[in-house]
Amino acid sequence: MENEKIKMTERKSWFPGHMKKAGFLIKENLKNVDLVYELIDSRAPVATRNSSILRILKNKLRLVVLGKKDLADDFITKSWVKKIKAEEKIFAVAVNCKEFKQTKEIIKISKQIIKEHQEKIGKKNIIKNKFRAMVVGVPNVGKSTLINSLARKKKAKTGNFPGVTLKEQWVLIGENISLLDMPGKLNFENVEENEFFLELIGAIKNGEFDEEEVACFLLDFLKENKKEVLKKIFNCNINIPSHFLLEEYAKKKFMFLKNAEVDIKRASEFLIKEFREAKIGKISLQKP
Ligand SMILES: Nc1nc2c(ncn2[C@@H]2O[C@H](COP(=O)(O)OP(=O)(O)OP(=O)(O)O)[C@@H](O)[C@H]2O)c(=O)[nH]1
Ligand SMILES: [Mg+2]
Repeated sequence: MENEKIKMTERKSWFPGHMKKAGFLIKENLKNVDLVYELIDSRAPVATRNSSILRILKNKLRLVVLGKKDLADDFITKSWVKKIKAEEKIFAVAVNCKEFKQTKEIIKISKQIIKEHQEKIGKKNIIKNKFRAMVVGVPNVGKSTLINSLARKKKAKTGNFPGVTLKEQWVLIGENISLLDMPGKLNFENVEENEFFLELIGAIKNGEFDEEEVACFLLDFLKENKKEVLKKIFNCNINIPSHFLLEEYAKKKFMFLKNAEVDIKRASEFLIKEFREAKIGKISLQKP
């Protein structure tokens, strides 16, 4: 199993060109925007935060957007928003990126951030309410979806796998607002410690990680933190090693190979999919 797994450190050297280019593009375009939306995943805000991007952004005006709110535990997401606001003294908001009713709040907050900044530096708002923002975040976090929701049109390509946006793209939101969609960028500095989280939420391409290992990680996590979810899935003793639980899961889903053995790979993929779609519940993987 170990041999088949492509370790993050190895990935780092061969990851698609767009991933390497993303950091350069962010740096290049920083001067063209008034503020940056740092989009992170509500289910794993630490794993999806990118310290290398943050270093590039330096003191640029920034709004932290916790996306995929609809898939995460509401109470934990609220605590994250509070913590980020209090500790970093910046604006933060949690949204379902697909819902304009929620994302429109981002526009309101952006105007407030820019206004407050201009007042602070004693500059008059020359063209009121006009601004440009760049959306950054790890692959598949929902950057293009957020932009489409604000544009109320499908202007940027989206897809439920990482690496959909390969090139930066400006999208106009009405007459006054321009948003820059960017390719996703993983943080290779802390990627190893967050590897399972990133694989679970879909920031790493399927096929580039060991599904069984990730499914067992999820089952271990649920055993520690969400026993009630496991009890709902299994009507057997859940206090057994996770690879045995996975076998039970495969049987329950009638997933067998031709030789009548349980199909662990298919069961793992299915369990990960059920988690990603919140079919087993709104589960946050990281707590403040
Ligand atoms: N449920 C839910 N799904 C979302 C949300 N935001 C994005 N998605 C889904 O997540 C997937 C990825 O969305 P994209 O907008 O393509 O992500 P991206 O960050 O642009 O990805 P890359 O271009 O690959 O870096 C799509 O299937 C979206 O429908 C959200 O807030 N809630
Ligand atoms: Mg995209």
